[in-house]
Amino acid sequence: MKKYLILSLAFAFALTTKAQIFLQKTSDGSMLWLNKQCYNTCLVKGMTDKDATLSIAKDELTKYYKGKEVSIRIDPLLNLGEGYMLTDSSIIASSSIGILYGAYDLLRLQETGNLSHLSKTEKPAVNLRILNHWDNLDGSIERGYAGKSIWKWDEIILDKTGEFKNISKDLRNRLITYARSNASIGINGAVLNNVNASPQMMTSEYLHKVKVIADIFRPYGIRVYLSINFASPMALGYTKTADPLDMKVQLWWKKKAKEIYASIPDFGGFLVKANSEGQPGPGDYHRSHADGANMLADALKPFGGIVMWRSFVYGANHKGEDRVKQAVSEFKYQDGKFRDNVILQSKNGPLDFQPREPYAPIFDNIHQTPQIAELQITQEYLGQSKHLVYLAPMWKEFFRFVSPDKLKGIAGVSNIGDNANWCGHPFSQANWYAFGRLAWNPSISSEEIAHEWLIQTYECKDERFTKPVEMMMLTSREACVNYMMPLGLHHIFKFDHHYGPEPDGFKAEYPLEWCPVYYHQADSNGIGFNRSSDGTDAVGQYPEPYRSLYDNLATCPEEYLLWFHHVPWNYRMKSGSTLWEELCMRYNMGVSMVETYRDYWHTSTKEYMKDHITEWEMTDSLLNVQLASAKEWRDVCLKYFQTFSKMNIDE
Ligand code: BDP
Repeated sequence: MKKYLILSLAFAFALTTKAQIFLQKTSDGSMLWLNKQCYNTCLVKGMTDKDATLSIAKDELTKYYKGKEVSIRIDPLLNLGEGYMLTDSSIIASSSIGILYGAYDLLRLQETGNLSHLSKTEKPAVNLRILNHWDNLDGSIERGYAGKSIWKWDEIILDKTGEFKNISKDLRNRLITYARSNASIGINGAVLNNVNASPQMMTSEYLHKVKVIADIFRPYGIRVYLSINFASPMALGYTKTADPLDMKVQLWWKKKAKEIYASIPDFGGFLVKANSEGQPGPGDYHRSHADGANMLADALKPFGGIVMWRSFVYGANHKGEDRVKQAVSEFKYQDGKFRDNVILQSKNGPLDFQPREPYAPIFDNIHQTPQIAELQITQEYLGQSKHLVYLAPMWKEFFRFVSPDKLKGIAGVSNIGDNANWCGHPFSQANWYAFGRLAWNPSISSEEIAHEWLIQTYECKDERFTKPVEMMMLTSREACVNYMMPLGLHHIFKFDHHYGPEPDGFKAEYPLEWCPVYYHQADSNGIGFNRSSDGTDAVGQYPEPYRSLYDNLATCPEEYLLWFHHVPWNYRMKSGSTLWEELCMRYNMGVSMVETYRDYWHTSTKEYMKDHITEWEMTDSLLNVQLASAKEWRDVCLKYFQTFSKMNIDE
């Protein structure tokens, strides 16, 4: 009996090891774009001290660089900040993080075949390149579509005194991969929790756990930041109010800052959503945003921390005003009143991460307060993790209007969750990658970034694969705009979950600014929101030449037409078609673009992805989902709008 047991166990063991070997060979996407093949041929010279960041750089180069030798040198006098100078056999920087960034660049250039005659100097365009996680403490993620939060708070164990005891190996490894991936694209900060923040985040228990994460991230140059609930001291029972001018409240935040910095000396600071969508804020006590931000800024200042105060505020002091105007109306007159460690953080568009919006004019209206642009990587309004939509072209569009020189930082609402491949859709990883690359250097082209990501991730340089797939990626955002909301339409999403279409959406119990009918304004005369000078005058917040350009129906770029104007159904478009015909044409075009992607992927890409078959299959099946959804968007929207236009739907 015993003999059989041993035999069957041995058999089972043999089976599992075999299965493991097989599993290791087939990628599940968990290693992202990081190098997958180890060479161990490179000698790294010039390491003089035992700096943790330099050790990582050495390790990465030793394992993954094919060159024989790389010398590294730190020269603070060169004033390179986080930057570096690079050749194919040397990295010179002013800091150890500069060396690490240089090492990752070298590896990227090796993979993309760009090493010859290499001699360049790199410096990031902005200092703050931060991921914003909208993760809740219970593990759920607001607008997260790739599983649960990667911060497994339960797997960070503290002892009775609150000191760190243990972290699960799995979690540590995953956090290291996260940190490596971020460092490899130059991301240097992470806000760990949702902007709709739980007061619990400020308890000592969580702060001790945050320290554990911060310690893991530090050698990779990633600083930890936290979103705070403005009413934390009151909600946790320490004060009777959260009034920023109350001494006890101020004192509480000062002590809290001291506590945080005692264990996390390089803590980055706070991100704050106040008096917005039900969150508490200084307005609850008739105080201004500046009063609230400054109170926190004063608490963080002695330790070098910053406050990132969000301008995503509507429906409070400016009820009834066109929602896209409210941020400027609210913040313009507070400009100059903020402490110097307060930064205003604003979404790229004036509404809310739509597939296409004109840029947010707040970037032109604030002159004395430093600003951060907030981009959304998680595709809340762009098909979530079901649609292949590559976002770099959208972000590049924004940088055409808002120069990175004007910005202190670029933040990206993360699309990361605990799915094996991190982001849900295999191609959504490309958006994380693109965010980092663009935050480092907004002038890199979308093409270059797509190319880099694709060949590093799928380890295939064959142009018969890369060219068409890059083309898919590059056109995919425009396809999405076309099948969802062409010609400047916006916010006609299904209520709350923001995935499908709901052009007839109206709920009396909700603010009008949440209802699709408010945004498209379709009626028997035409469609679109009149924001021109004879409408809500949102154009008035733009400087020239944009103000006049957008104000005039004849010169308004057609991609923003229905954003700024209410246009008759039979209006002649540049193509010669009527507005209605053009609308039908755009919706149809969006659908046929997805159809082309799906067919091409299915018939012509599998052979190049033999080691990535899981990712291939997932993409293959998701493209079918995307196509069905694109058709639904087209059919639902056109049928609904037809009830006003009374015209035939062109096929
Ligand atoms: C909207 C999201 C909501 C966020 C909000 C924000 O639908 O879940 O809380 O933005 O940015 O896009 O605060």
